[in-house]
This record gives sequence, C-alpha cells and structure tokens, in this order.
Amino acid sequence: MTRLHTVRQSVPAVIGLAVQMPGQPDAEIEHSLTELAELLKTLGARMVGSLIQKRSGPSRSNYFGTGKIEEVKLKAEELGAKYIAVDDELSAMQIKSLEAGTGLPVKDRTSIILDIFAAHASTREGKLQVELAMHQYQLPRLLRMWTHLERQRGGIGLKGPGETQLETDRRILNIKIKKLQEELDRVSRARELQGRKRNDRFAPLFSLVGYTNAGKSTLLNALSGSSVQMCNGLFTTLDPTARRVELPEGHWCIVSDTVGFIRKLPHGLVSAFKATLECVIQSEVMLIVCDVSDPQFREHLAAVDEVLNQIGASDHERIYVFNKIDKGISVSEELLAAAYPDHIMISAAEGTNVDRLKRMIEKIMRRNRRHVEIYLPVGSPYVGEAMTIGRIFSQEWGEGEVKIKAELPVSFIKLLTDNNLKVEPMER
Ligand SMILES: Nc1nc2c(ncn2[C@@H]2O[C@H](COP(=O)(O)OP(=O)(O)OP(=O)(O)O)[C@@H](O)[C@H]2O)c(=O)[nH]1
Ligand SMILES: [Mg+2]
Repeated sequence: MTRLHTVRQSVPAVIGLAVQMPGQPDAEIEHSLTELAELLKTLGARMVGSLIQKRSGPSRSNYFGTGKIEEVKLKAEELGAKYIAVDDELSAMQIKSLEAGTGLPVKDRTSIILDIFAAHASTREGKLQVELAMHQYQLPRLLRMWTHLERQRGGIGLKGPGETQLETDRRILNIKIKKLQEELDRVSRARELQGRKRNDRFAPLFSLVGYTNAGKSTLLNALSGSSVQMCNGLFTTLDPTARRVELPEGHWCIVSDTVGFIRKLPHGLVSAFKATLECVIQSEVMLIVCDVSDPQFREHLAAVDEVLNQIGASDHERIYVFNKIDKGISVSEELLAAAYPDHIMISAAEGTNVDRLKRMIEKIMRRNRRHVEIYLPVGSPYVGEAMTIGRIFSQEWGEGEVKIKAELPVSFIKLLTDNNLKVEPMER
C-alpha cells in the first residue's frame, strides 16, 4: 500500500520588538508590528509574540533597556522563538548586544525587507539592485560580519600594508559595491535603449505608485486585461511591468506597475531602485493607488510621499486612486474629496469605476495633445513614429511628402518643429 506523507514544513517562530517613543500613538506602533508580522509571513516565518518598550528612543547600545532584554529572553524561551525581529533598523552594536543578551539571532526590519526583495527579484536588473542594497547595508555593519567574510574570501583580497582586518574587509566591500553600481548602470542603460527601440519614447505613460499590497498589479490587470502577477503578500512586484491600455475614445497609453513602498523602506533600496523608478518621473501623471479600506491608509500615503521625495518626484502631477472600496472605506468620502480633490474611488478586483478611471486618463491625455497637420518627407522615421503614437485621422501621400492629420503629443510636435518640419493646427 502506498502511503502519502504530508511533510509539514517547520515555520520558524519569531518574537517582534518595537520601541514606542513619546507621543507615538499605541495604534501606530501596533500597526507597524502587524506589518512586521506580514513581512515575516512573506519570508515564511511566524511572529508568535511581541514586546514594546516605551522609551525616549532606542538605546544606542542595546535597542531595549538591559532589564527589558531579560524579559525578551524569557518570552522567547516560553514561546519557542527561533529568532528576534526588530521593527527598526539597527546598528552592528545593537544587533551584537541583543544577540548576546537573548542568546538568539537578531534581524532588523531593513534586513527582513532586503531578504524579501532578494527572494522576489527575477530580472538581472532587479537582482543587481537588491545585491547592491544588501552590500550597502552590510558596509557599516562590518564589525559583526568580518569573521564571515574571512571564511568566504579564500585566496583573494590580501591585506594591504598596515591595514587592519576591518579596513581590508571594508575595502573589498567598497570594490564590490562599485562594480555592482557599474554593472547596474550598464544593465539599466541597455533596458532604456531597448525601450526606445520599441518606439515608445513619446508614448503616453502613466505610472502606478503606492504602498505594497495596495492593489497596483490588480489595477493594471483590470485596465489592460492582462495578467500581471498579483498576490496577497508584500512586495510581489519588483520589476517594472508595463502594459498597453486601450481607452474608451480611441486613445491608448502605457501604464507601468512599480515596486510597492512601505514605512521605513531602506534608503539603500530606494537609491538602488532609482533606475526602475525612472518611469515614475517620466510619466505624465502618477496614479497613486491606496487601499482606502485600511484604517492606516493616511500613514501609507505619508510613506509613499516620503519615497517620492527621495526619488525627486514630489511635484509630479498625481491622481489618488482609492482602491478596495468593495471592502468598505474607513473615512467618509466627503473628507477624502476635501483632502484629495483629484481622486477616484474604485475596486480594481471587482472592476468598479475602472472605466471612469480610463476616461480620466483620456482627459489628461487630451490636455497634453494637439490636433495638427504635419508634413513629413516620405521615408522619414517620424512617419512611423507618428502612426504609432498618434491618433491618426487621415493621411495623404503626395510626391516626396506625406500629409498627416493627427492628434499628437505636445512633446512630439516640439521635436518636429525643432527639426524644422512643417506643423499646422488642424482645420476641422
Ligand atoms: N477586496 C479587494 N481586494 C483587492 C482589490 N484590489 C486588490 N486586491 C487584493 O489585494 C492584494 C494585493 O494586490 P496586488 O495587486 O498584488 O497589490 P500590489 O499593490 O501590486 O502589491 P505589491 O506588488 O506587493 O506592492 C491581492 O490579494 C488582491 O487580490 C480590491 O479592489 N478589492
Ligand atoms: Mg504588485
């Protein structure tokens, strides 16, 4: 008889720690710990308990006060925790003394996020970005890591004259970082060039931006009728995905999905992901997707703003797309309308108001486009480009010249006039 064995994978139990600073509401700290539990779940671990200490700030040497560390140790033993997760970014010293005090490995929020990114990165560029951010995270923490590096090194990276072990390690890591940066630049440039080749230099681009799990990929699928991976976990999408979206009045545009943001997103990750976030800056308008059924949505929007500041997109035009209204909204719509005049309420999962959003996009596109008659030499590369990106009303092929009546992006019209090509307002 054949027996089927169910192999139960052991899910490591973890204790979460957070410091609550004066004036910080209980709800905020609890939500942040719930989010830490979600992050751990995405990594395949389970947060079985948590401890919060009220302090003016994390202790520089131990994170928690020494007395409280004893409590952490007892609780970890009681709950069978395999490691400790701290809801902040820690220094090498804090990690070392927490590990010594509790006898358990310690991971901070940054390294947990980095691990998730590492597990989800699928393209060469994504992998390089994560690797770069991980090395940048390690650099100031080398004190703790050097024995590990020593083992890895083998024959290379010989100590320079008068260098301490730490200096040697730092030098090696700095060289690796520089190499990764160079390679990343190369890969990102190649992607950009490929994009250009696809003739979408002037294609109308809209970007989906927002907190992780807000429903960006679900919305991209609803808009384009395609199937981008979506999942109820954090950071499902790491690599920029773009889809063509057909609009009700005959226009089309490209909508790009981007990596989700989160509170305390490691700074190194934001800078490493700058190239893939370029599409946000290049887009006509950012569609800020927000799960408005989540009572924490304002904090999520604040975290999104923070990242947008870091990538220099804070002044970019935006529409707030309040998603998941099928789950109910946590504030009144009047309040939302007052605070966010350019907004729309949708359910990406159920398709509610997705057509309205398309019409909003089309309205913006019309604003940035003109009806013109252009005269191009036959064989000019601009003919093909105009056909691809414009809404064409008519074309007349004459001797050596083609006259096209079309609706074209202002940026494309400028390119034509800069090249002394004839452009006239369209007679209707
Ligand atoms: N009830 C409800 N669930 C939704 C809606 N939109 C998305 N979801 C769910 O929310 C979860 C996250 O959706 P995704 O589209 O993967 O979110 P995302 O913003 O792309 O997330 P990341 O790529 O991880 O940043 C999935 O389980 C979706 O099914 C909605 O309108 N209503
Ligand atoms: Mg996604």
